[in-house]
Amino acid sequence: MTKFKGALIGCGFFAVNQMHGWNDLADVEIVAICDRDPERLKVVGDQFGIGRRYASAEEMFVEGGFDFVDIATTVGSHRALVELAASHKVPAICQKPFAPTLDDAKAMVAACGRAGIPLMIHENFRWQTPILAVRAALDSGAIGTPFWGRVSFRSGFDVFSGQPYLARGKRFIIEDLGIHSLDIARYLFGDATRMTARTARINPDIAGEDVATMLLDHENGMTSIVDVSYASKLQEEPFPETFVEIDGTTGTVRLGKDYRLVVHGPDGTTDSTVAPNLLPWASRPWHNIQESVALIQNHWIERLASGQAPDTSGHDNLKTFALVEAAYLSAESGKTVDIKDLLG
Ligand code: NAD
Ligand code: 89V
Repeated sequence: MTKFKGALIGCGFFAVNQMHGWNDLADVEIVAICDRDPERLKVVGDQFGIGRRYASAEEMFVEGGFDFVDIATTVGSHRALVELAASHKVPAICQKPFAPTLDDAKAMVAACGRAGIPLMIHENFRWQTPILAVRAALDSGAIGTPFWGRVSFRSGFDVFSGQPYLARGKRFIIEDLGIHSLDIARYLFGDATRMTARTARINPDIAGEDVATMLLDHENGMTSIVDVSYASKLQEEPFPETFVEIDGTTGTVRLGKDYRLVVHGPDGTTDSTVAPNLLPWASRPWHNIQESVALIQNHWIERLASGQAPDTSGHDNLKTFALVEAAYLSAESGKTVDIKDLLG
């Protein structure tokens, strides 16, 4: 079997999941890793038995020998690293958030287009088993035509211990987590045309907003609410579950706590559990996210082999990232923002 050879840049907190995911794919071999932090390079290199280790991404690309690169660094380095991959004509996966600004993201898409290489944003939440189940329920026609939806993530989980940088950024929940919820809204309800948002900072020890409520108008006439919070102290902590409510012309879909999915329509009601699989290397409560990493990586390899663009290509993800920008603009101005004004 011919294996796809990959390289990974950024060996931090989340990259370990990505390395496990690649390890599980029989037709993939990660041949080189890079991190400017020697300690992280050693930890990940030793854990996964990777011999080629680099402190400099430039040096790694010059030596080459891989078919794609997986960029798992934080947002500040995404543009430079994707442009570096494009300059070497190496297909690239880039972690969310796409870039610091929408202009950076557009430049990254353009650079990959000029180089003729695929770019996929690692937007994995739409690949979560429960979200795929909601989409399948919609596609089955069980609830008729959806006219209203809600994507909700409310938690009091301490994300700062694993990802301390999240407490320091001027932007927090929309850019880091809401970006996933907005992508789920696009995946389930279609592209959005207008955004109205309100934000709040409840935790005094962080720099950015930790609560956001967003109202979206969709191209197909649907209205949806995307609400996210890391300031919600619930009796039972649901992290990292996303809840979904959808009303259609003939029925309703509800995805609730513990991955319970209720689909009610003219043909009756189904009440099932759509829990993610607990992969051998995964741990609760992260297993839902971890499984979605494996699924999006499999998708990337399938599309790399077929030459088709991945579902969350850079081009596609500009539309999710525009919603992030729009939410901040709307919250700041108090006005509704037209998405086409941002995308041009
Ligand atoms: P982290 O800070 O733990 O790890 C980032 C690593 O990248 C660090 O080890 C750092 O030294 C290295 N690095 C940064 N710039 C570099 C460069 N130019 N060259 C080489 N190495 C460089 O961060 P993290 O929590 O692992 O997050 C990484 C990315 O993953 C972020 O964009 C974050 O939003 C994203 N993330 C995604 C998910 C998801 O479910 N999709 C979950 C968590 C984090
Ligand atoms: O998915 C993420 O991007 C993570 C977390 C779920 C902790 O917000 O940063």
